[in-house]
Amino acid sequence: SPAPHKSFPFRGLQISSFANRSWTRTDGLAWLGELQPYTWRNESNTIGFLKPWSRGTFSDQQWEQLQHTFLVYRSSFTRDIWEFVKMLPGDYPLEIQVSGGCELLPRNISESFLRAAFQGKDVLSFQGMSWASAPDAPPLIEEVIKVLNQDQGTKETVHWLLHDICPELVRGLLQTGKSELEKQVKPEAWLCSGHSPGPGRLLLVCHVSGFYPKPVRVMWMRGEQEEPGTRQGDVMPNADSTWYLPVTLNVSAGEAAGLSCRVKHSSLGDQNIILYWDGNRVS
Ligand code: ELG
Repeated sequence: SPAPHKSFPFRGLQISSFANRSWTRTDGLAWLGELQPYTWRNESNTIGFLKPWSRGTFSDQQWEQLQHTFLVYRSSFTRDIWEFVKMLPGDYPLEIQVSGGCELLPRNISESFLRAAFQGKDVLSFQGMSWASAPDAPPLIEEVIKVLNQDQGTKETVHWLLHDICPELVRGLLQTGKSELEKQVKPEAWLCSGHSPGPGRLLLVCHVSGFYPKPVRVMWMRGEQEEPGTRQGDVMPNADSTWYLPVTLNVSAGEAAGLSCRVKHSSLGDQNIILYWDGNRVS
């Protein structure tokens, strides 16, 4: 059977803060799956490469062209917003978040998106060849859209970035970053009892740590049956770029014997980790 399709969505994020009529900053960053190849601080005129493979397969000349495009965009965007503010009700501070990116799908297809949020709420997106307002956007956004849609040159540039540049960049990054993207690190797991939830009750904790990539499945089991009360905690980062996840089960002390914790992770293949709760343990 064919290998399961691993997906590495590429997402560029822009965070623009307008504190008042003169103070503003725009920061950018980009992710490929759970790795961050790019950063772009407001103080810098160049996109920062955070990985040895961030250049992908683009030439220096292609990167210079992209760099220039984004530099022009950043200053034009800031100027645009100062103009739009005059049309919109409300006052500073303003927060605008733009996110865009693409994902390669099987059969050489790619999917792209670009959308923006104003004060934390979606307001617009780029659809096909033009700008469109989000479903519940305030009516005045329509005025902004009208202005944006009059600029044919910008619409062509956005379309080029989303549908030509983005998938080509990702195709290159998947090659140059292959070993880091496909890295697999096995989890360790151990059992503990947590703070007792009440008289006669135990909180069993299955700690799973050190795994990469992030997707993991951990469940408390009785025989082959999953325990319905299993509660996944939050996946937290370790300092060595692996992940940690605690999974708990609240049971009466008498029912703890015979329970086990099962861990499934891509690094383990079919070898699940299974740890049995020792009903005779003291704590
Ligand atoms: N155009 C200069 O997004 C997210 C990546 C977008 C890249 C766009 C790059 C094109 C660009 O920089 C600006 O346009 C002039 O020069 C061009 C050649 O360099 C062309 O000749 C063009 O025809 C000409 O007009 C242009 O000023 C553009 O408006 C910059 C910003 C466009 C933009 N706006 C935006 C606004 C995006 C998200 C959200 C919002 C508003 C949110 C609502 C706030 C109230």
